[in-house]
Amino acid sequence: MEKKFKRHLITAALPYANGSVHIGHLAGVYVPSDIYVRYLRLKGEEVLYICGSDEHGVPITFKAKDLGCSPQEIVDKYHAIIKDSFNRFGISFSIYSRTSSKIHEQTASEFFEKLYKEGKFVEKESEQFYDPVAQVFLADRYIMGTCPKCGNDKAYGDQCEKCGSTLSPDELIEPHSRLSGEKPLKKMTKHWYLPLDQYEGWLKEWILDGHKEWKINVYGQCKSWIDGGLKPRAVTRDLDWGVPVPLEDAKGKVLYVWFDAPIGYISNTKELLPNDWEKWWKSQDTRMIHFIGKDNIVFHCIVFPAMLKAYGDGYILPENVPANEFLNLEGDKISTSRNWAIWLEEYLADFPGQQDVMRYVLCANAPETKDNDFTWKDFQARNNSELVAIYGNFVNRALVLTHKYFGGKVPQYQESDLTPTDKELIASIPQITEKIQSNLDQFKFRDAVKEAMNLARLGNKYLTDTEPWKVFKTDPKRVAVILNLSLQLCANLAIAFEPFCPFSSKKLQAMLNLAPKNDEVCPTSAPNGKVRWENLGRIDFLEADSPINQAELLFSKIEDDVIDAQLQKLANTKKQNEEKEAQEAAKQVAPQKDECTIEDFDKMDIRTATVLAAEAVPKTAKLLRLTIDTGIDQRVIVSGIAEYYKPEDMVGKQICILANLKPRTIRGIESKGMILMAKDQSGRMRFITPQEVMVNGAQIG
Ligand code: B3M
Ligand code: ZN
Repeated sequence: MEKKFKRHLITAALPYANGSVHIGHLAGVYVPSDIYVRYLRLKGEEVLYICGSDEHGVPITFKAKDLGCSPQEIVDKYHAIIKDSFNRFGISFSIYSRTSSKIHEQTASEFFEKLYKEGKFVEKESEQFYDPVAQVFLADRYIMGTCPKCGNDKAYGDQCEKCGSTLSPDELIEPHSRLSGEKPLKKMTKHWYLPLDQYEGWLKEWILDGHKEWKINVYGQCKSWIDGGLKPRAVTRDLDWGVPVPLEDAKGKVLYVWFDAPIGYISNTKELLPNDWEKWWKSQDTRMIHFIGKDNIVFHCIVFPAMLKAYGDGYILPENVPANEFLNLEGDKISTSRNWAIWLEEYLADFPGQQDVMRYVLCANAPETKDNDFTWKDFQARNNSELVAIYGNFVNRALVLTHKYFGGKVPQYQESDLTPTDKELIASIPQITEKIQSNLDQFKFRDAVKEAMNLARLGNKYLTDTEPWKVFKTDPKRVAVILNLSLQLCANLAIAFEPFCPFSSKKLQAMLNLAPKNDEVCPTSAPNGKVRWENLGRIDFLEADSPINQAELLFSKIEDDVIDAQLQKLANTKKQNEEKEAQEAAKQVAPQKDECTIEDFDKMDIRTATVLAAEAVPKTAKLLRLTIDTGIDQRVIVSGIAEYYKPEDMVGKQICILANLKPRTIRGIESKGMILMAKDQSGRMRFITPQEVMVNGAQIG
């Protein structure tokens, strides 16, 4: 790491306080930033780790409206939940505050005012949608209507969630306000824009030429934004929830959430260090790093830096923005609205005391370069065959054997007692710890934790190769060497794993008497005693004859039934979602098709018929082979209804068919015609049957 920096200002994206946090948040932002901060603290670096709740923005106002309470009540509730979850997961922020605080309002207002006074904004009037009953301007999400592309009648002013199209409120069919249900009017309104186009040249130089070392996903996104041409961005909104725009002629306007939220990093620092905060934000020897998810890249690499640049006054810019991709869950996108997530509170309730397991798995599987998948089976496997079988097992063996043979004291040895196997171990340890360090320096946390596990693997192999339990009877001196070195390796593990798995590492530190006992989950300074990064790689920092404590298990095996219960929970969620979606889909009536003539209709020979026999088509899940009496003949129709009807349900039923459909061969069976079907209210296909029994072959028209 460059020497020019004296301190590190680490920020983690401020989560929106309109819901709880899930493992996707942890994996993308909070586990990696916490690992990095803990690593820096172990190195004795001066660090601040800043986070807090992002309490503004339109979704919070909707949540409040849906639940019939105030936005403040929503953010109060979720701020407390989120803060508690992070704390229990050992995310060791220096401060976790919130953007509804007084100091934030002051800081954000002052920031806006200075830019305004210095003419850094562009003022623009434009027509926007307005609710004549509620008497407010409507942000995009406040307008709903029918999607012109797919007919979904619950499309938003900016997007149709059904077909994924990006929309503008003008495109919606029958637009209406979500507040009053009224048809919105157009009305002129004034807003302030940050003219990003004026910063293009500077951004090009600063990022595209100056930060080629940024992760490719981050650099690539910046490049495509800059190359695509930057446009002025409105920094104000017509809304009543947020930081009021501090101008006379701006009644009913607030700062856009993405203008005030990053200023939250500054106001939270001010709150923590009212007299000292400028040292962190305005000294060229502070190194600022933003940890975020990929959807926040443009705001942290382009918009916020342009704001800081416009403000001037010595504000520093981020040195790096190691954004992560997304984590999926069991093959599907994590989704709050579909409840497809593992919520931190639920995990903490189902797996008490096992925070390190989740932290480890999320790090080992982090979406660093591409989206990644979390599966419960992988979680179980990594716990049982890595944390338990490698790390935990090695530590346990080393400590138990030391108690058994040496009364719980670190045994002594002479340099001359070392065999080639010992020397090999001694040489390997610093090789691995250097790899851990260089990966951490490059924000490659997956590779770093893998190397930490390799250190434990090395220990296990050493014990297996040297077999102290067999040697003790004949050569206790030899066993003294083996166990001394094994304990030194355990001490290395206690340091190496501290950033990743701080809870178990603390246990291990206490077992080895490396640091005074300290129950603080989220220390904001480095652990004291011998737990320092500079000791990593050494094999002599546990002194001979010093006592160690009884071995406690660091991890325990997770059984199949525990994992099955989690999988069952997800399966239930999936089933509920499918039912809900099918019901929604069935309620949606497809728009009328293009006009046709009576001649067009006449071409179709639609008749009543009766099913004589039905059987499943082998090796298919959906197809039935039906033998039909059409009144004209007996024939075979292959139909994709096996999902909805068993063969025995079909026999004897009267149905309607399209008789003159051109025959097709399906799975080697010639199918002559088609069964008429429609979706019922739960989304299941049903065949259409005449009200009364009719002769087969009666024409419908
Ligand atoms: N509130 C988090 C998100 O986009 C957003 C981050 C703000 S960081 C200043 O999920
Ligand atoms: Zn649509």
